[in-house]
This record gives sequence, C-alpha cells and structure tokens, in this order.
Amino acid sequence: MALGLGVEKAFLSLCNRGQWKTSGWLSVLHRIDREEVNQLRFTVMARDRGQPPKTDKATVVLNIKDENDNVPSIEIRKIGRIPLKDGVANVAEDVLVDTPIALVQVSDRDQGENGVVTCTVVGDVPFQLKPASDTEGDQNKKKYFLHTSAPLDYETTREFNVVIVAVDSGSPSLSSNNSLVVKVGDTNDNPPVFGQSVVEVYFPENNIPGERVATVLATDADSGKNAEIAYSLDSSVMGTFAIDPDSGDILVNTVLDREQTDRYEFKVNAKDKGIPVLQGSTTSFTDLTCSNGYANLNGSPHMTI
Ligand SMILES: [Ca+2]
Ligand SMILES: [Ca+2]
Ligand SMILES: [Ca+2]
Ligand SMILES: [Ca+2]
Repeated sequence: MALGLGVEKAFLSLCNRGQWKTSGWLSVLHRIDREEVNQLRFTVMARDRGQPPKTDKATVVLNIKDENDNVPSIEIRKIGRIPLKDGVANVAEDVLVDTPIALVQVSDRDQGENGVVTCTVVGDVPFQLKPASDTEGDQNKKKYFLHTSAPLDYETTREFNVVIVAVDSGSPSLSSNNSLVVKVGDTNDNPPVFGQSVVEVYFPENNIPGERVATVLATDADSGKNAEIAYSLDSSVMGTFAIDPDSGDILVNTVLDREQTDRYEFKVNAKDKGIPVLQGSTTSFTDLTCSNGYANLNGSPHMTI
C-alpha cells in the first residue's frame, strides 16, 4: 500500500512507513507562519498495489497554532488642524488642556492574547493617550488620541519627545515603541516688564534741547515679534519729552526751567508687537536740579533703567 499527499506539498512531506505498513509520517518541510497560512486542509490518499488498484482518501485539517512572533506596530498620524510631518507636530502653547494632537494606531498580527496590545506614553510629559472610541472592536487593532494633559508653556519647554510604548499580552510579551516630537509654538502671553515700576531721575535745568534724560528698558519673555518692544510716553508730556520707540532713550525737547516746574511725573509705556498687543508701564519722575550742579544719585544726569 502507498500513501499519497494531495495538495499542500509546499509545506508538508509524507513518508511511507515500510512496504506493507499502513501508516505514514507527515512532516513539515519548513517554518509555517500562522500570519500567512493559518490552516492547511488536504487530502491523504491510500492506494493498494492490486490490479486494478483500490484507493481511499481522507481529509486532514491542520490548524496552525499561534506563536507570539510579532511585535506590536505603532502608527502616529495627523489629526485635525495640528500640523504633523516627519514625526514632528507643531502645537501652539495656548492650546487648551485635553486637546487631541495626533492619532495613534496600534496593531499586532498575532492571535488572541499575543495580539492584545496595551499602549502608554512614557515618562513625565504633558500628554496622554485616550481610546478613540468606547466600542470594543478588533482587539488586535486599537486607536487612541494623543491629548495634552497639562498646559503647555513655550517659555518653559519648547519641545517634547513623546515616546509611546506598546506591549502585547503574549507570554513572554513583546513590545515596541514609536515617538513624536512636539514643538511648542510661541503665543503672545507675556507683557513687556520694566525692571522698576518707578524711575526717579535728577536732571539739570537749562539743558540743551534734545539731550538724553534717561534710558528705560523693558524685557519680554516671549519670542520674535511677540517680544519686540516699542516705547512711548504719556501724551501729557509729549511736547516736553520724547522717547525713541526702539532704544527707550527719553529725550528732552525744550529747555527746562526749575523755577517753573521742578518735577515731572509721567508714564512710560512698552508695547510688544504681538497679536494681541500687550503692554507694560513704569512711572518716571524727573526732578530738576540747579543748572550749576547735579543732584543725581548716580552722579550723572543720565540714567539707564
Ligand atoms: Ca504579538
Ligand atoms: Ca504569530
Ligand atoms: Ca510679549
Ligand atoms: Ca509666549
């Protein structure tokens, strides 16, 4: 009697056990990947050597058992209006907490527990994953939204490397990771700030018009246009004093006379060039001293503040 194999010759071989034996070995020719072929169904034929030969056949169904041989895969995709390109997402610092910034799709080609994936954000970053839908769909494929979980502040941290780890439930389990760089964009959330809220200057009368009285300086924690400052004065002293909008130099336009006015008080404003414009101010007191002597605390008629 001889045993013969129908189909599936690519995967299996059949060896007859002896001339008169009624059994045969089925052996695997090479590794079978369950993710490519999960079941082999074939016919085994038995034929005697009589003339004419008599035959019989049986169908064999071979189910391939899964092994945990695939790591989970993680895809990070753009969502909504948040730009995401080449693994970099750009997010403005004023986004609300809980804003979704990317879609994360995890999948695992294995079966059962070997393909059940848990996904988390690593480390202390202000981002977290939330399931994209409440419905329990295909356990081997899950979608999450990557949300902001705390306020972002460009002035504190300009960039985050968000690492997402996916672990399957196989034994032993397999894991993989993917990452997203989140670049935080500046918004105009800081007003210009003067070093001092009140500036006291002593200046001699009978000055030359156009002389510098003082220089004020404000700083702005933002960047670019949001930190560019334009200085201005109260309109009440505009005829007497002027300020260079870029340098903050306060100049006197006229000849000052201590007998007429011995003290000027005015506000100096600093506006940034962001949208919306933010403003800071300081109050300047200019005390006039006699023309023949300076009463300036610093021993100089000019002060830089
Ligand atoms: Ca797996
Ligand atoms: Ca597998
Ligand atoms: Ca600003
Ligand atoms: Ca800012």
